[in-house]
Amino acid sequence: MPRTSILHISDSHLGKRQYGSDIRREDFAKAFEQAIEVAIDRDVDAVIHTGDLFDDPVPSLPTVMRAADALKPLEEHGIPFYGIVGNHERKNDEQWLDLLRRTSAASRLGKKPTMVGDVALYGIDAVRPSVWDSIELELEEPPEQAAWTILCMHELLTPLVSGMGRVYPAAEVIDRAGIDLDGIALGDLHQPASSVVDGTDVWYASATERGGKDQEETGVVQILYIDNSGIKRHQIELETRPFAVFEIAFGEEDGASHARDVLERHDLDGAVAKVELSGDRAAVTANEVTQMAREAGAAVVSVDDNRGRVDLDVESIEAMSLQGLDDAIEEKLADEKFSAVALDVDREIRQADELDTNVNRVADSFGELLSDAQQQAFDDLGPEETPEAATEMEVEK
Ligand SMILES: [Mn+2]
Repeated sequence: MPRTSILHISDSHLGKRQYGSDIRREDFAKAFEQAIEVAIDRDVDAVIHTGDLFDDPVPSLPTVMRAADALKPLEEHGIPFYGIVGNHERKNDEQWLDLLRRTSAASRLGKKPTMVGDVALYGIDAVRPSVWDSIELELEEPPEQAAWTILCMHELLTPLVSGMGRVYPAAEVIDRAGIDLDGIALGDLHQPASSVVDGTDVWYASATERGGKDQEETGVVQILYIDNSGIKRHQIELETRPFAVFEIAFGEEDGASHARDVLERHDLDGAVAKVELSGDRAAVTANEVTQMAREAGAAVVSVDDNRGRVDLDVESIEAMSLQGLDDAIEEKLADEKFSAVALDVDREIRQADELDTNVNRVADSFGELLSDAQQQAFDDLGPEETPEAATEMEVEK
């Protein structure tokens, strides 16, 4: 049996102006272009993209055109590009991927198989949390000539991901897909990860660029080699801009020279400097630190000023019994006639352990829940407004 090679790319977030920077927007585009170059250099049989090609449901025209230009060399080399829609870029009707499809630069994967050699590819777009339980995940049987089956999704699945808000068991996906799956190629987690679940290989490709200071294992793509011996994955690193992530802790007496000393200890040349200011409020502003970091060679600077924060007395809060509070809230909520979406939002808020360390992800999942609420309100709201729908509309604010 001949070997089939497929490049797995994910979470390119084209158009993202990280830290309000045009340089970063360019970086995200360049990382995606490099990934496409890898596909051509390695002469793969196909490229799969597991969602969040665009950062936004309404990418700017230059961003869409840049994506189309980036895909053109694939077309010239006869390498198909197959995508699914991620949660960041999801719209209610037609997707930007459909526009690229019209130019035949890209195709969407679905529940019917798409054959690449003897590999049957499937895809399911990012599922709105409020319809996860009811949505059809069953896939069409692969044709006889298919030796392998791979499903592309954009979800957070256990056991690969945990404690990040909305996660579902990979085993449930395998069960609901209803066919024999050899692999599940995933997007959404910006970090490579893999596992074997009920005999199915399940893995994340990671993102092509670094979407936040915590995303250290980004800037990579995966090549899949599929032959008699199974699916092998090979990770390839892209050249992306380095990050310098550090803290400047101020004592009462510290000022500008202290900040300058700390900055000098880091290699900022051409880097994204992500700096946290902590400790005492000192006679140097966040703007001044930004300026100093630029002078030290940083290409992009983002400063979080956390000085002068009062630490909460954690023990006294624990003494109030958070669990007891939670139970009381659950009880109260059960009395109200809230919609599923409203309850999801509430749960997300109360379970958001990672608020401190992963604000972006929490914000993302709120955004998703809120747009769900909005969507559902429009979908469900008949001519007469029901009290339930009114509740959902309130959630939006
Ligand atoms: Mn993403």
